[in-house]
Amino acid sequence: MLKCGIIGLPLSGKSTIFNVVTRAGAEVKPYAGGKTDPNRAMVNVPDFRFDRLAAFFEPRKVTPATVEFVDLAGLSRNASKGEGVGNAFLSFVAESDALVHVVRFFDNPEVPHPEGSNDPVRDWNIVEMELILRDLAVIENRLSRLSGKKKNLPAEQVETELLERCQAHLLEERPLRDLPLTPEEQKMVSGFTFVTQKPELIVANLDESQTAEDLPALIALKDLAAEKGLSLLKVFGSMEMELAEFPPEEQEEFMKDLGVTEPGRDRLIGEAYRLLGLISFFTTGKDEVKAWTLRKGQNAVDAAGAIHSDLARGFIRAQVVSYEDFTALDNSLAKCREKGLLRLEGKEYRVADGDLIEIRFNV
Ligand SMILES: Nc1nc2c(ncn2[C@@H]2O[C@H](COP(=O)(O)OP(=O)(O)OP(=O)(O)O)[C@@H](O)[C@H]2O)c(=O)[nH]1
Ligand SMILES: [Mg+2]
Repeated sequence: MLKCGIIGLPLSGKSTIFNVVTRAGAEVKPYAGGKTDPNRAMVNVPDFRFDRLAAFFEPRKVTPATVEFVDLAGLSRNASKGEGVGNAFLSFVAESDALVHVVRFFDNPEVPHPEGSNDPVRDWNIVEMELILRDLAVIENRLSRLSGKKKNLPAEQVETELLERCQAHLLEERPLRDLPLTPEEQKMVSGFTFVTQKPELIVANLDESQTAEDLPALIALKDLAAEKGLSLLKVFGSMEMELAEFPPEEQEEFMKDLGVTEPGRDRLIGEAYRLLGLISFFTTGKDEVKAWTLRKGQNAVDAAGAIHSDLARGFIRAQVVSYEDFTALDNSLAKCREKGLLRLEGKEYRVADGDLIEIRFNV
């Protein structure tokens, strides 16, 4: 199961955002506690295509795609030196497949900012620097072990050069996700679970008084995100957490007032799913409509294997139609077939997001 770790400075609203996403009721507390055990929850990935397929087939069972969110303890300045919850926290970050980085915008006199004032760009940089320092420490550790050996094997020499390249990059205060690596190089470093390699989504945690698009602090953080090639999402943390308790009509009213069309919850989960490089394909029928998760680039045999190993083993063909074609032709497979839009694909077919798939197999 793929995991999104929620990171950020202490008291930035991580648990609040976690609750918005999961509606799980995690403890939201106005102080930086010493708790390091993260809250975890599986959430359904909102997908209008899935909802429409379920409404059309009216199956006995519906199974949406899911992704796991992990609410981590606050990452303090100097965490990489073991301060705050330090290393324990960083090991949870290393376990995550993607990071949701919560940056505090809200003002709340009852919740003192750990740095003494509100400054989103500074806050983002503090956390980023801790992640960079963590990866540097991992590299230094490994390099000193390699250089301590009497003689390095050829593979170890290659590794040393590669790690030195990573090190130089990090020393320029740049995350490793910006360093182009060949697939072989990537394989070589994957065991280090570098935290600056993880895809990251920035969440601006705003107050309901901060709806203006031209908020200077927001513009500054947006510029930073653009420069770093990261997506930024605005979420009204506290407010959306409370909102989740209201009936849907009232939620819509509120959202209109905030100038958003889709709840922060749906946008955030959807973004996280994309960030993880995930796509969904669907199996449909009267028994069950189910969304299955694949990584972008996986093929028809991977799709078969996701359903059952027997299907991958005995794979003959995949019958495929895109969600768009299917719905454009009145949800009729017969019409799709007539128009040649119902395809029979072989093993190497790259599954597209939103494909409706039926595996033909023989075991
Ligand atoms: N006014 C306002 N207060 C917020 C907002 N988000 C969080 N808070 C408050 O800030 C405090 C801390 O929120 P949490 O969500 O627990 O923050 P956290 O980042 O998980 O904190 P730690 O886990 O202790 O690092 C709580 O009292 C929240 O009610 C917000 O958008 N607006
Ligand atoms: Mg928390």
